Parts: sequence; structure tokens; C-alpha cells
Amino acid sequence: MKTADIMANLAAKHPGENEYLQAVQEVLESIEEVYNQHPEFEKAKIVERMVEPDRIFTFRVTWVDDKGDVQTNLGYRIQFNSAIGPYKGGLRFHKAVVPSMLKFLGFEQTFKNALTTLPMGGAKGGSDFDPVGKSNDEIMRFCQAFMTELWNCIGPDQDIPAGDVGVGGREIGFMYGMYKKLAREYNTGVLTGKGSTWGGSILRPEATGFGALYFTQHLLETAGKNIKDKKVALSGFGNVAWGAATKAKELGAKVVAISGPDGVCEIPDGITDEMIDYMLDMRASNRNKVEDMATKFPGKAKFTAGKKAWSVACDIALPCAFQNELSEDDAKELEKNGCWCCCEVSNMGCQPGAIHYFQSKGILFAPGKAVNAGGVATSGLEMTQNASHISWSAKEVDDKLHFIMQSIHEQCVKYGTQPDGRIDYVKGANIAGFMKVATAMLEQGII
Ligand code: 2IT
Repeated sequence: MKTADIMANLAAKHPGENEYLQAVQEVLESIEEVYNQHPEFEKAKIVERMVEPDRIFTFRVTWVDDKGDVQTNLGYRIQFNSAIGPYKGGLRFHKAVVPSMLKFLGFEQTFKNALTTLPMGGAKGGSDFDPVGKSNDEIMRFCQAFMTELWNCIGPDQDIPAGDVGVGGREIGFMYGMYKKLAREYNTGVLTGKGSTWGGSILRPEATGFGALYFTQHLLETAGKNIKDKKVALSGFGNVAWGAATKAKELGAKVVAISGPDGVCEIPDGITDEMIDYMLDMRASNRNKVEDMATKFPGKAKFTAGKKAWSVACDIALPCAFQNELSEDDAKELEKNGCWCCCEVSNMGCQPGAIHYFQSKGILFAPGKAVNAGGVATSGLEMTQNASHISWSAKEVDDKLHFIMQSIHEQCVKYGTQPDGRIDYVKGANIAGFMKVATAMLEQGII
């Protein structure tokens, strides 16, 4: 297999689907060498099959807003790969959602889920519904309308959605209510990220951010470093950024920046518990403005419009918001300001130029599919609890999450250690995930 040939084919079939093509390119270029050592993969055309989703559902979602006006959005579910388990992955509600975005996310999810050690295939879904400025009632009506179409594409042993950008516990609750009504079954295992009184796993809301910090700890330890007293800049203020800020502070780091689409909030003395709690209010308000933090905590948080978190001096950068949010220029600015480590928490948060720049300068870098896998891993733990009708304590879940993040780090080291001793976490994560999925596909025949 030659990456360039496969990419040329894919680009011709899917013109303009840039995010999808970017995600596939990143994986193929890092697995090419290993793949070509396995003629049985080539014979079964594993790569050609793996880069295309198994199937895509597209549907219209019509609902009525608070003014009584009829609104129509598009909804999608992309079932990408089910080699190692039922389809699993989040739902994203964001105005920029198009098939290319969900295909990149579903493709990434397949490898990420393989890294978790749990039996989950890859999927993604969502809608171009824009939650910004919407009331609680509007969110509920939209979620209900969305589920009237989605419900018969999913099931606890078939496809299990969860949250992603724009979808948290509130949205999962509204969607589960409608699912239950349509399916006439109390199938908690059909969605993860549920409320903790009705089948949701303790620590699922925190899990992506906590897992990211556990992974960061392993990476730093392997490099002979430590997170204590280090300055951390993170982007976003949603669920993932909230979990990351909470654990970073708990581990003794100083979170000096958070950001939003409107700009950055610099927090020179480090984020406080009150500020971390306030991030939840900011998300629930659907205003999508990080400036609200500076308004609420004047003198402690300083807002600058139009700037990114990467303009703030830090040791460690944690992109926690959206794909391609960190460019090569941002990477250069980070380096100039003293940053020596970037753990990507968002899915494909760094542009290819930024990753190459970090790696060429010896700046520690790990990719999202390894760093943020604690979220979907804890979804997997939620599925186990649902299937056995029990609920684990916070300690049990946290211990398992710790163990999984350690195992993901070990897989990256195993497959990513280079002849010069350097660990290429991008290669490590991609090869480890790929080998698991490819082997399962091979064993299951040509389907
Ligand atoms: O990107 C992700 O891994 C998620 N949005 C979580 C998916 C899940 O099924 O918990």
C-alpha cells in the first residue's frame, strides 16, 4: 500500500471533505511501514475497507422554536467500523457539522476505541443544530425530534451514542426519554453519559479530562518530568476543559488560561475551584462566551478578544476545544513563550504543521486519540455496569480509568519507540489501534 495512491483515490471519491482526508492521511502515513510488512493485510484490502464507513444514516430533523417558528436541521449517524465491538461514539451538535467532520471523527474513534482495551467499534453522529442562544425547552424539543429518527438505528449491542461538543448530560437525558418512549424498553445501555441516578457511570462527565491528565502524567514521568507547579494553558471551557482543569489543579499544576470562540481569559494566579465550577454555568447558559469568566471574576481573569490560549506563556498546552484549533504559527508562538509539551485533548486539535513543528523541535507531543480516550473508555465502563445492572463507586471507576490510561500509554511506547529512543506518540497510537482493528477484520473474513 502506498499512502499517496490511497489518498488520491479517496480524494477523488470524496472531493472537498478536507477534515476526513486529513484524518485518514495522518493515520495512513504512520502505519504504512508496518502495514507493508503484512502481505495478508494487503491481500484482504484492509486499508481500502477501513477508510470507508460501514454505513451512513442521514435524516431531516424538524422542530418548533420558542417563537413558534418551524426549524429544520440535518441529522446523521455514521457507523464506521464494527470489527472489535458494537459501533460506539459521540453525537456532536454544532452549526459547522457536515458529513466530512463526522467521518473524520468516526474514523478517529475506531482507532481510539481500539486503544481503550475495551470491545467497542467506531461511530459518530450529530447535527448542524446550533445550541448557541437556545433555551432549555428548545434544546429538549430538538433532542426529542432528533431521536424520533435516530432510535431505530441504535441499540445496546448495535450502536451506542454518547455526548461530544454541544451534547452533555442534559441532552443525553432528553434523548434517552424519547428513545425509551419509542422503543418501549428501559434499555439504559443504548446511550452513555446518562444521569448517575438512572444508569450513568459516576465520573463519566469528568473522565475525558481526568484521563487526559493521567496520560499526561505518564508521558511526563517517562520523559523524567513532573506536572507540579507547571503552567498549563488550555482551550475551551466545556465539559472536557472543565475535567482537565479540575484534575490539573488537583495535581498541583497552575491553569493560567482558558479560551472560547470570542477570545482568551488569562488567569495569572491560576484557576480557582470557584472558577472551575463557573465553567459549568457558562456551558449551561449556551452563550458560548469565555468573557463571562472575566465578568464574574474581575481582577482575577483578564479577557482579551480575538486571542487564543496559545498566546499565553505556559509549560504545557492542552487543546480541549475543536479540530484544527492549534496551527503551526500557534505552535511557534507556544515554543517562543517557553512551552515544552502539548497533549492534544480535542479530536485532531492540532493541524499537521503544528504536530510536525512540535516533533521537529523536540517538544513532547501526544495525539488526541490516545490522550482523550478516557472519555469513551468510561463510556465502555458505563456499558458494562448497565449490562450487569450494577453501579460502581467513584473509586472503582477511577481505578479502572487509571489502569486504562496507563495501558494506552504503554501501547504508544511499545509501537512508537524509535531507533534513537525517542517516543513518537502519533505513530505509537496509530499503529497500536490499527493492528487491533486490522487483525479483527482479517479474522472475520471479507465482508
Ligand atoms: O470523542 C469522543 O471520544 C467522545 N465524544 C466520547 C464518545 C463516547 O462514546 O463516549
